[in-house]
Formats: sequence, C-alpha cells, structure tokens
Amino acid sequence: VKRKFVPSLELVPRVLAGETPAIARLLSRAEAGHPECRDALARIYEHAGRAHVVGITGVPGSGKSTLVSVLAGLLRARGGKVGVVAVDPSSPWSGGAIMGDRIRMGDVAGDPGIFIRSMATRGALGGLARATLEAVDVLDAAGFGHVLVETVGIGQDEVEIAHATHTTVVVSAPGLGDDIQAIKAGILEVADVHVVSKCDRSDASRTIADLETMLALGHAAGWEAGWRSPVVGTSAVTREGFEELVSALDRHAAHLDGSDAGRARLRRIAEFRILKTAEELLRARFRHGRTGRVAELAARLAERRISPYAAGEHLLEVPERERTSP
Ligand SMILES: Nc1nc2c(ncn2[C@@H]2O[C@H](COP(=O)(O)OP(=O)(O)O)[C@@H](O)[C@H]2O)c(=O)[nH]1
Ligand SMILES: [Mg+2]
Repeated sequence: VKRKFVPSLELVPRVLAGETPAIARLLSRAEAGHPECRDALARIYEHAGRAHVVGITGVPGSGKSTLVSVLAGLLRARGGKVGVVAVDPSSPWSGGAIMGDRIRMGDVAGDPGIFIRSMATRGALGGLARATLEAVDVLDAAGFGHVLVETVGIGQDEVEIAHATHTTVVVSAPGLGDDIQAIKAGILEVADVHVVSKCDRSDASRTIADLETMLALGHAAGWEAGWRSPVVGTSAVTREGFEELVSALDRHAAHLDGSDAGRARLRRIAEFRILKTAEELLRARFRHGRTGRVAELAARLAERRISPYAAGEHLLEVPERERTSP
C-alpha cells in the first residue's frame, strides 16, 4: 500500500508536537536533500535553538557508540528527551546490542523520549554536514533537550561536524597509541571535554595521565578563555565516570549560556553552516552546468591553455555575472 505523500510543511506542526513518525519522515527528506522540504526546514530552524547539542568524536573503536548509549540513558533518566544522530556508519544503532548483552538499544525502542538516527554515508553530492545539522534542528525543534551527534573522527567533515556543536567530546581509548592517532587526526584540540573510555582496563590510567600531561603542555588548549577542557575517565562496564561526564556537559552548557564564548560559538556554527550549504549549492550548480561552462573550461584546461586556478576562478565568476543586480 502506497502511503499518501504529506507535504513537508504539513509535517512541521507534528514534528513540533514531538510525533515520532513525522520526525522520521522529515529527517529522511532532509537527508535526501530534496528541495521540497526546504521551506519546512526553514520553519523548523525558527523553532530550534533550545537543545544542548553535544558532538562526540574519536577514532573508530574508541567507544563512542557505547558511550552515547549510556549517556543517552542517563540524560533520559533525568526526564528530558534525548536525540542521537550518528554519522558513524559502523554504529550499531539498528536495534542491536552493544557490549554483548550489557547495553541494549532495543530497550529504548518503545520510548518516544529517545530518538536515534543513523545518517547514510556521504552521497555523491556531499551534503553530509548540511543533512546532519538539519537533523539536529529537527530533533531540537521537536523538544529534545539533548542531541548527541556521534561522528567518526577521521575525515575533515566528520571532525568539523562534531565541531559544529555546542560541546565537543573527544573520546580516546587506552592503549595502542590511540591518543597519538587522535593527535594525528587533529581532533584533540577541538575537545571541550576529553573522555578516556574503557577505564575498566588497567592501561587507562596511563592514557589519562598522558592526556593530562599533553594538555598541561598546551598542545591541545581549550577553545576559549574561562574553560579548561576536563579529562573524564569512563567505563561502560562499571558505569564509572558517567555522572562526572554529565556534570562536565552541564558545566560547559552553563559556561556558554549567555556568555561571549557562547555567542562566539553560535556564530562559528552559523558560519560553518553557511559555508557548507554554499559549497553544496555550488557543487550542484556546477554539476548541472557540466555540458556548459565546466566542459568548456575543462577542454581549455586539458589543452593547457588555462591554469587550474584560473579555470576555478572563471567558474566562480559566472554566477556573479549572471545575477541581476538588485
Ligand atoms: N572494556 C570496555 N570495552 C568497551 C567500553 N566501551 C566500548 N567498549 C568496546 O569497544 C569496542 C568499540 O566500541 P564502539 O562503541 O562501537 O566504538 P566506536 O567505534 O567509537 O563507536 C566494542 O567492542 C565495545 O564493546 C568500555 O567502557 N569498556
Ligand atoms: Mg560508533
């Protein structure tokens, strides 16, 4: 049976009322990047802005998904609604069990107060950052007090997405030089809160000490004055450290609330969104212009009658000239 198509704008009041099916449908359309939902997302954006958006990043296997599931449970137990957006394609969010039988996301399946969404891997047109942040908006507007964004800390985009949140948590696992990997990936310096996961393991204290030494040396200074990124050790097995993590998140939210640092952060996120959106629009435009301007420049470039840089500049000039002056 084919479902009747409900225009996205008609989904908006249902999303604002927190109706799960409407949220799921609007998220799918946002992810597909269909122009039909643009007005709806604009409406959603007006209503968003109340959630505490927390990015969780770190190398694969560092324990992000596990951490998110425990954290989501704790935040939910405080009474608020918790949304999860996972950009890590390997995340076991489709109803599976995490850590054997210890943590079952299936337990929250019937709870409308927890909503989990996995974003598909990057499409040909990119748009991952745009879609992820639109998903955050939708959950925010739907009344989710916390939105946790899990991203794998490898690609530039993934790190930037975690960065485009109010609070960035960087997860490092003990052993195997994971901390060094994180430094290489350039993700340590974006941390507002550091987590050393798997603290039930004996080598965890060493990792905490290493991280603290490095922070003390100023290799990964916090983002702004008035906030020193704490190092929190957690274990999903023993549940130690999670109260401390929740309190660090609360303190960071309080630090940003109404402060210059908070306003600067919001502007930075806004700038990131504009640039990412513009980038996507440009790509789409050039793709459509393949037979025209791009092909023409490519022919000249292939024959070395123009430089790559000049060709790029030419391409960017075109929309400018075509635009009618206001
Ligand atoms: N011992 C222990 N193992 C953990 C802990 N957290 C996660 N793991 C394990 O580490 C592996 C990777 O976890 P996952 O959450 O999928 O990592 P992600 O790739 O960063 O999302 C899994 O085998 C988990 O069971 C922990 O606190 N203690
Ligand atoms: Mg994961």
